[in-house]
Amino acid sequence: MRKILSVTLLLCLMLTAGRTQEVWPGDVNNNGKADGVDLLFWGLAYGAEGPARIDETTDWSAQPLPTLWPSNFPNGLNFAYADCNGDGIVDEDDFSGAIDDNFGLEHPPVTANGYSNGSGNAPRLRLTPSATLVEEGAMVNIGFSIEDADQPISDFYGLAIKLSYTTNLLAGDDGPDFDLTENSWVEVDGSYVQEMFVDNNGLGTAELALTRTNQQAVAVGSGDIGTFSIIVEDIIVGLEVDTFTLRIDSVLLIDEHFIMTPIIPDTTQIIIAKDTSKLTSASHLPWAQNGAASVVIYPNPATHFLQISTSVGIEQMVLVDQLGRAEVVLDSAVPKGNYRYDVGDRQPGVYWLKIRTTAGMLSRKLVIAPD
Ligand SMILES: [Ca+2]
Ligand SMILES: [Ca+2]
Repeated sequence: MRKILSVTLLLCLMLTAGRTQEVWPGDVNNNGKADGVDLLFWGLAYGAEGPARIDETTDWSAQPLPTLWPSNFPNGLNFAYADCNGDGIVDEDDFSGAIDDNFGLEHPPVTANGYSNGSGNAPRLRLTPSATLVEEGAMVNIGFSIEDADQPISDFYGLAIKLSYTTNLLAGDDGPDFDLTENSWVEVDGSYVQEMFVDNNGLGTAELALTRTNQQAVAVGSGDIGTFSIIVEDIIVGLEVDTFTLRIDSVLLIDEHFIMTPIIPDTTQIIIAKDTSKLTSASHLPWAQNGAASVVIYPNPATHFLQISTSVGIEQMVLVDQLGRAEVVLDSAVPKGNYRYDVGDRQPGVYWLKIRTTAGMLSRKLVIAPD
Protein backbone atom coordinates (compact mmCIF):
# COMPACT_ATOMS: atom_id res chain seq x y z
CA MET A 1 0.00 0.00 0.00
CA ARG A 2 2.77 2.37 1.00
CA LYS A 3 4.60 1.53 -2.20
CA ILE A 4 1.57 2.35 -4.32
CA LEU A 5 1.21 5.70 -2.56
CA SER A 6 4.90 6.48 -3.07
CA VAL A 7 4.74 5.67 -6.74
CA THR A 8 1.62 7.82 -7.12
CA LEU A 9 3.32 10.70 -5.29
CA LEU A 10 6.43 10.40 -7.43
CA LEU A 11 4.31 10.33 -10.59
CA CYS A 12 2.49 13.50 -9.47
CA LEU A 13 5.77 15.26 -8.73
CA MET A 14 7.16 14.27 -12.12
CA LEU A 15 4.04 15.48 -13.89
CA THR A 16 4.09 18.79 -12.00
CA ALA A 17 7.77 19.34 -12.63
CA GLY A 18 7.47 18.47 -16.27
CA ARG A 19 4.40 20.61 -16.99
CA THR A 20 5.18 23.79 -18.88
CA GLN A 21 3.54 26.77 -17.20
CA GLU A 22 1.32 28.96 -19.33
CA VAL A 23 0.67 32.70 -19.35
CA TRP A 24 -2.57 34.25 -20.55
CA PRO A 25 -1.48 37.78 -21.58
CA GLY A 26 -3.14 40.23 -19.17
CA ASP A 27 -4.00 37.74 -16.43
CA VAL A 28 -0.96 38.66 -14.35
CA ASN A 29 -2.16 36.96 -11.14
CA ASN A 30 -3.18 33.86 -13.12
CA ASN A 31 -6.65 33.65 -11.55
CA GLY A 32 -8.44 33.05 -14.85
CA LYS A 33 -9.47 36.62 -15.72
CA ALA A 34 -7.85 39.90 -16.82
CA ASP A 35 -9.04 42.77 -14.62
CA GLY A 36 -8.05 45.60 -12.28
CA VAL A 37 -6.25 43.40 -9.75
CA ASP A 38 -3.83 42.31 -12.50
CA LEU A 39 -2.69 45.94 -12.71
CA LEU A 40 -1.62 45.73 -9.03
CA PHE A 41 0.54 42.67 -9.72
CA TRP A 42 1.96 44.36 -12.84
CA GLY A 43 2.89 47.40 -10.73
CA LEU A 44 4.80 45.22 -8.25
CA ALA A 45 6.85 43.65 -11.07
CA TYR A 46 7.24 46.85 -13.09
CA GLY A 47 10.78 47.21 -14.50
CA ALA A 48 11.73 43.56 -13.90
CA GLU A 49 13.53 41.68 -16.66
CA GLY A 50 13.84 37.99 -17.53
CA PRO A 51 13.92 35.53 -20.42
CA ALA A 52 11.61 36.44 -23.32
CA ARG A 53 8.91 33.97 -24.39
CA ILE A 54 9.09 32.02 -27.64
CA ASP A 55 6.12 33.96 -29.02
CA GLU A 56 5.96 37.67 -28.27
CA THR A 57 2.21 38.16 -28.43
CA THR A 58 -0.68 39.61 -26.41
CA ASP A 59 -3.28 37.38 -28.06
CA TRP A 60 -5.74 35.94 -25.51
CA SER A 61 -4.48 32.37 -25.59
CA ALA A 62 -2.24 30.17 -23.43
CA GLN A 63 1.39 31.13 -24.01
CA PRO A 64 3.96 28.51 -22.93
CA LEU A 65 6.47 29.72 -20.37
CA PRO A 66 9.50 27.42 -20.74
CA THR A 67 11.88 29.51 -18.59
CA LEU A 68 10.96 31.10 -15.27
CA TRP A 69 12.24 34.52 -14.16
CA PRO A 70 14.50 34.98 -11.11
CA SER A 71 11.81 36.76 -9.02
CA ASN A 72 8.44 35.72 -7.65
CA PHE A 73 5.44 37.63 -6.28
CA PRO A 74 4.82 37.23 -2.51
CA ASN A 75 2.27 34.48 -3.28
CA GLY A 76 4.91 32.46 -5.13
CA LEU A 77 3.73 33.23 -8.66
CA ASN A 78 6.59 33.93 -11.05
CA PHE A 79 7.24 37.47 -12.33
CA ALA A 80 7.11 36.12 -15.92
CA TYR A 81 3.31 36.36 -15.65
CA ALA A 82 3.65 40.17 -15.59
CA ASP A 83 5.50 40.18 -18.91
CA CYS A 84 2.22 39.99 -20.79
CA ASN A 85 3.67 40.53 -24.27
CA GLY A 86 6.57 38.15 -23.70
CA ASP A 87 9.42 40.50 -24.69
CA GLY A 88 11.45 39.98 -21.51
CA ILE A 89 10.65 43.21 -19.64
CA VAL A 90 7.66 44.38 -17.58
CA ASP A 91 6.68 47.82 -18.85
CA GLU A 92 3.83 49.97 -20.25
CA ASP A 93 3.40 47.72 -23.31
CA ASP A 94 2.28 44.88 -21.04
CA PHE A 95 -0.40 47.15 -19.57
CA SER A 96 -1.75 48.82 -22.70
CA GLY A 97 -1.41 45.81 -25.00
CA ALA A 98 -2.69 43.11 -22.68
CA ILE A 99 -4.21 44.05 -19.29
CA ASP A 100 -6.17 46.90 -20.89
CA ASP A 101 -6.89 45.28 -24.26
CA ASN A 102 -7.83 41.90 -22.79
CA PHE A 103 -9.74 43.37 -19.82
CA GLY A 104 -12.69 41.21 -18.79
CA LEU A 105 -11.62 38.15 -20.79
CA GLU A 106 -11.59 34.83 -18.96
CA HIS A 107 -9.94 31.41 -19.23
CA PRO A 108 -11.95 29.34 -16.72
CA PRO A 109 -11.85 28.30 -14.02
CA VAL A 110 -11.78 31.81 -12.54
CA THR A 111 -10.78 32.03 -8.87
CA ALA A 112 -11.56 34.97 -6.56
CA ASN A 113 -9.19 37.95 -6.56
CA GLY A 114 -9.41 38.31 -2.79
CA TYR A 115 -10.65 41.84 -2.18
CA SER A 116 -10.28 43.11 1.37
CA ASN A 117 -13.21 45.27 2.47
CA GLY A 118 -12.83 46.68 5.97
CA SER A 119 -15.25 47.39 8.79
CA GLY A 120 -15.35 49.10 12.18
CA ASN A 121 -12.57 51.63 12.63
CA ALA A 122 -10.74 50.78 9.39
CA PRO A 123 -9.84 53.63 7.00
CA ARG A 124 -12.61 54.58 4.57
CA LEU A 125 -12.96 55.38 0.93
CA ARG A 126 -15.09 58.49 0.40
CA LEU A 127 -17.33 59.52 -2.48
CA THR A 128 -18.13 63.24 -2.18
CA PRO A 129 -20.55 64.64 -4.77
CA SER A 130 -20.36 68.32 -5.79
CA ALA A 131 -24.19 68.46 -5.56
CA THR A 132 -26.80 66.14 -4.09
CA LEU A 133 -29.92 67.66 -5.68
CA VAL A 134 -29.68 68.40 -9.41
CA GLU A 135 -31.84 68.80 -12.49
CA GLU A 136 -31.82 66.83 -15.71
CA GLY A 137 -28.73 67.41 -17.85
CA ALA A 138 -26.58 68.42 -14.89
CA MET A 139 -22.93 67.43 -14.60
CA VAL A 140 -21.87 66.25 -11.16
CA ASN A 141 -18.31 65.64 -9.99
CA ILE A 142 -17.86 63.04 -7.29
CA GLY A 143 -14.60 63.35 -5.37
CA PHE A 144 -12.86 60.04 -4.57
CA SER A 145 -10.55 59.91 -1.57
CA ILE A 146 -9.18 57.81 1.30
CA GLU A 147 -10.04 59.02 4.78
CA ASP A 148 -7.57 57.56 7.26
CA ALA A 149 -7.37 60.06 10.11
CA ASP A 150 -7.63 57.42 12.84
CA GLN A 151 -5.34 54.83 11.25
CA PRO A 152 -2.92 56.59 8.88
CA ILE A 153 -1.82 54.39 5.99
CA SER A 154 1.94 54.82 5.64
CA ASP A 155 2.52 52.22 2.95
CA PHE A 156 0.28 52.69 -0.08
CA TYR A 157 1.36 51.00 -3.30
CA GLY A 158 -1.80 50.21 -5.26
CA LEU A 159 -5.58 50.23 -5.11
CA ALA A 160 -8.25 48.32 -7.06
CA ILE A 161 -12.00 48.82 -6.62
CA LYS A 162 -15.17 47.47 -8.19
CA LEU A 163 -18.12 49.88 -8.53
CA SER A 164 -21.78 49.69 -9.40
CA TYR A 165 -24.16 52.50 -10.33
CA THR A 166 -27.74 53.21 -11.39
CA THR A 167 -28.18 52.65 -15.11
CA ASN A 168 -30.62 54.60 -17.33
CA LEU A 169 -30.11 57.96 -15.60
CA LEU A 170 -26.90 59.05 -17.34
CA ALA A 171 -26.58 60.80 -20.71
CA GLY A 172 -26.31 58.31 -23.56
CA ASP A 173 -26.49 55.52 -20.99
CA ASP A 174 -22.74 56.06 -20.56
CA GLY A 175 -21.15 55.30 -17.22
CA PRO A 176 -19.13 57.70 -15.09
CA ASP A 177 -15.75 59.07 -16.21
CA PHE A 178 -12.73 59.12 -13.93
CA ASP A 179 -9.79 61.53 -13.72
CA LEU A 180 -6.80 60.96 -11.48
CA THR A 181 -5.81 64.02 -9.44
CA GLU A 182 -2.57 65.40 -10.88
CA ASN A 183 0.55 65.74 -8.75
CA SER A 184 -1.14 64.15 -5.75
CA TRP A 185 0.37 62.24 -2.82
CA VAL A 186 0.15 59.02 -4.91
CA GLU A 187 3.08 60.23 -7.05
CA VAL A 188 4.74 62.45 -4.44
CA ASP A 189 8.25 61.03 -5.07
CA GLY A 190 7.91 61.27 -8.85
CA SER A 191 7.09 57.59 -9.31
CA TYR A 192 5.21 56.84 -12.50
CA VAL A 193 1.60 55.94 -11.58
CA GLN A 194 -0.52 53.85 -13.93
CA GLU A 195 -4.28 54.13 -13.69
CA MET A 196 -6.99 52.10 -15.37
CA PHE A 197 -10.73 52.83 -15.35
CA VAL A 198 -13.00 50.48 -17.27
CA ASP A 199 -16.76 50.98 -17.46
CA ASN A 200 -18.85 47.92 -18.33
CA ASN A 201 -21.17 50.03 -20.40
CA GLY A 202 -24.82 49.11 -19.99
CA LEU A 203 -24.26 46.78 -17.06
CA GLY A 204 -23.88 49.54 -14.46
CA THR A 205 -20.52 48.27 -13.22
CA ALA A 206 -16.98 49.61 -13.48
CA GLU A 207 -13.48 48.92 -12.19
CA LEU A 208 -10.78 51.36 -11.18
CA ALA A 209 -7.19 50.38 -10.45
CA LEU A 210 -4.07 52.42 -9.91
CA THR A 211 -0.56 51.44 -8.96
CA ARG A 212 2.82 52.91 -8.30
CA THR A 213 5.71 51.34 -10.21
CA ASN A 214 9.00 51.94 -8.32
CA GLN A 215 8.50 49.26 -5.62
CA GLN A 216 8.40 52.02 -2.97
CA ALA A 217 5.22 52.61 -0.97
CA VAL A 218 4.13 56.10 0.14
CA ALA A 219 2.00 57.49 2.95
CA VAL A 220 -1.58 58.42 2.12
CA GLY A 221 -1.27 62.19 2.29
CA SER A 222 -4.31 64.37 1.66
CA GLY A 223 -6.21 61.23 0.70
CA ASP A 224 -7.48 62.83 -2.52
CA ILE A 225 -7.21 60.32 -5.39
CA GLY A 226 -9.38 61.60 -8.21
CA THR A 227 -12.83 62.54 -9.46
CA PHE A 228 -15.67 60.59 -10.98
CA SER A 229 -17.97 62.66 -13.18
CA ILE A 230 -21.45 61.95 -14.45
CA ILE A 231 -23.79 63.77 -16.82
CA VAL A 232 -27.44 63.27 -15.99
CA GLU A 233 -29.75 62.41 -18.86
CA ASP A 234 -31.69 65.30 -20.43
CA ILE A 235 -35.10 63.68 -20.25
CA ILE A 236 -35.86 61.26 -17.48
CA VAL A 237 -38.90 59.14 -18.19
CA GLY A 238 -41.28 58.49 -15.34
CA LEU A 239 -41.08 60.02 -11.90
CA GLU A 240 -40.46 63.71 -11.28
CA VAL A 241 -37.68 62.70 -8.95
CA ASP A 242 -35.21 59.84 -9.16
CA THR A 243 -32.05 58.84 -7.35
CA PHE A 244 -28.63 58.07 -8.84
CA THR A 245 -26.46 55.76 -6.74
CA LEU A 246 -22.71 55.18 -7.09
CA ARG A 247 -21.48 52.40 -4.85
CA ILE A 248 -18.04 50.90 -4.19
CA ASP A 249 -18.58 47.15 -3.82
CA SER A 250 -15.06 45.77 -3.42
CA VAL A 251 -11.74 47.28 -2.33
CA LEU A 252 -8.17 45.98 -2.48
CA LEU A 253 -5.43 48.26 -1.15
CA ILE A 254 -1.88 46.87 -1.00
CA ASP A 255 1.63 47.86 0.02
CA GLU A 256 4.79 47.02 -1.95
CA HIS A 257 4.79 43.47 -0.50
CA PHE A 258 1.12 42.89 -1.44
CA ILE A 259 0.08 43.13 2.20
CA MET A 260 -3.52 44.32 2.25
CA THR A 261 -5.05 47.07 4.36
CA PRO A 262 -8.79 46.51 4.88
CA ILE A 263 -10.73 49.60 3.75
CA ILE A 264 -14.39 50.44 4.24
CA PRO A 265 -16.15 51.19 0.93
CA ASP A 266 -18.59 54.06 0.40
CA THR A 267 -21.86 54.80 -1.40
CA THR A 268 -23.18 58.15 -2.58
CA GLN A 269 -26.59 59.18 -3.87
CA ILE A 270 -27.75 62.16 -5.89
CA ILE A 271 -31.39 63.18 -6.20
CA ILE A 272 -32.38 64.16 -9.74
CA ALA A 273 -35.48 66.33 -10.15
CA LYS A 274 -37.11 67.39 -13.41
CA ASP A 275 -37.28 70.98 -12.13
CA THR A 276 -35.83 71.86 -8.75
CA SER A 277 -37.52 75.29 -8.81
CA LYS A 278 -40.86 73.50 -8.52
CA LEU A 279 -39.72 71.87 -5.32
CA THR A 280 -41.22 73.74 -2.41
CA SER A 281 -38.88 75.13 0.19
CA ALA A 282 -39.13 73.56 3.59
CA SER A 283 -38.11 76.45 5.79
CA HIS A 284 -41.64 77.11 7.02
CA LEU A 285 -42.43 73.53 7.85
CA PRO A 286 -43.08 72.71 11.47
CA TRP A 287 -40.00 70.87 12.66
CA ALA A 288 -39.41 70.48 16.35
CA GLN A 289 -36.53 68.65 17.99
CA ASN A 290 -37.45 66.78 21.13
CA GLY A 291 -34.83 64.24 22.13
CA ALA A 292 -32.43 61.57 20.83
CA ALA A 293 -32.96 58.04 19.41
CA SER A 294 -32.22 55.80 16.38
CA VAL A 295 -33.48 55.79 12.73
CA VAL A 296 -37.19 55.08 13.01
CA ILE A 297 -40.23 56.61 11.29
CA TYR A 298 -43.65 56.07 12.87
CA PRO A 299 -46.58 55.78 12.95
CA ASN A 300 -47.19 54.35 9.49
CA PRO A 301 -49.95 54.77 8.42
CA ALA A 302 -49.99 58.27 9.88
CA THR A 303 -52.85 60.72 10.27
CA HIS A 304 -51.61 63.89 11.99
CA PHE A 305 -47.83 63.64 12.25
CA LEU A 306 -44.74 61.49 11.75
CA GLN A 307 -42.21 60.92 14.45
CA ILE A 308 -38.73 60.61 12.94
CA SER A 309 -36.06 59.40 15.31
CA THR A 310 -32.54 59.29 13.93
CA SER A 311 -29.10 58.52 15.30
CA VAL A 312 -27.47 60.25 12.32
CA GLY A 313 -27.79 63.77 10.94
CA ILE A 314 -30.46 64.41 8.29
CA GLU A 315 -29.37 66.61 5.39
CA GLN A 316 -32.47 66.64 3.22
CA MET A 317 -35.93 65.11 3.02
CA VAL A 318 -38.12 64.90 -0.09
CA LEU A 319 -41.74 63.74 -0.08
CA VAL A 320 -42.94 62.18 -3.35
CA ASP A 321 -46.62 61.47 -4.00
CA GLN A 322 -48.21 58.75 -6.14
CA LEU A 323 -48.10 60.98 -9.24
CA GLY A 324 -44.37 61.47 -8.78
CA ARG A 325 -44.74 65.06 -7.58
CA ALA A 326 -41.93 65.91 -5.22
CA GLU A 327 -41.63 68.44 -2.46
CA VAL A 328 -38.54 69.21 -0.45
CA VAL A 329 -39.82 69.08 3.12
CA LEU A 330 -36.45 69.60 4.79
CA ASP A 331 -33.70 71.50 3.02
CA SER A 332 -31.27 72.35 5.78
CA ALA A 333 -29.24 69.86 7.79
CA VAL A 334 -30.41 68.86 11.25
CA PRO A 335 -28.41 66.83 13.78
CA LYS A 336 -29.39 63.41 15.10
CA GLY A 337 -32.44 63.46 17.33
CA ASN A 338 -36.21 63.09 17.40
CA TYR A 339 -38.30 65.16 15.02
CA ARG A 340 -42.01 65.64 14.58
CA TYR A 341 -43.23 66.30 11.07
CA ASP A 342 -46.89 67.34 10.60
CA VAL A 343 -48.76 65.59 7.79
CA GLY A 344 -52.28 66.52 8.87
CA ASP A 345 -52.85 68.81 5.88
CA ARG A 346 -51.69 66.22 3.31
CA GLN A 347 -54.08 64.40 1.02
CA PRO A 348 -54.53 60.84 2.28
CA GLY A 349 -52.63 58.37 0.08
CA VAL A 350 -49.35 56.61 -0.54
CA TYR A 351 -46.12 58.63 -0.48
CA TRP A 352 -42.40 57.98 -0.64
CA LEU A 353 -40.15 59.75 1.82
CA LYS A 354 -36.58 60.09 0.51
CA ILE A 355 -34.24 61.02 3.34
CA ARG A 356 -30.60 61.87 2.80
CA THR A 357 -28.68 61.33 6.02
CA THR A 358 -25.00 61.78 6.84
CA ALA A 359 -24.78 57.98 6.52
CA GLY A 360 -26.60 57.60 3.17
CA MET A 361 -30.07 57.60 1.64
CA LEU A 362 -33.26 56.12 2.96
CA SER A 363 -36.41 55.70 0.92
CA ARG A 364 -39.54 54.78 2.87
CA LYS A 365 -43.05 54.03 1.68
CA LEU A 366 -45.50 55.96 3.76
CA VAL A 367 -49.27 55.92 4.04
CA ILE A 368 -51.15 59.02 5.16
CA ALA A 369 -54.56 57.86 6.32
CA PRO A 370 -57.80 59.91 6.54
CA ASP A 371 -58.39 61.46 9.94
CA1 LIG B 1 -6.29 38.11 -13.13
CA1 LIG C 1 6.84 43.01 -21.67
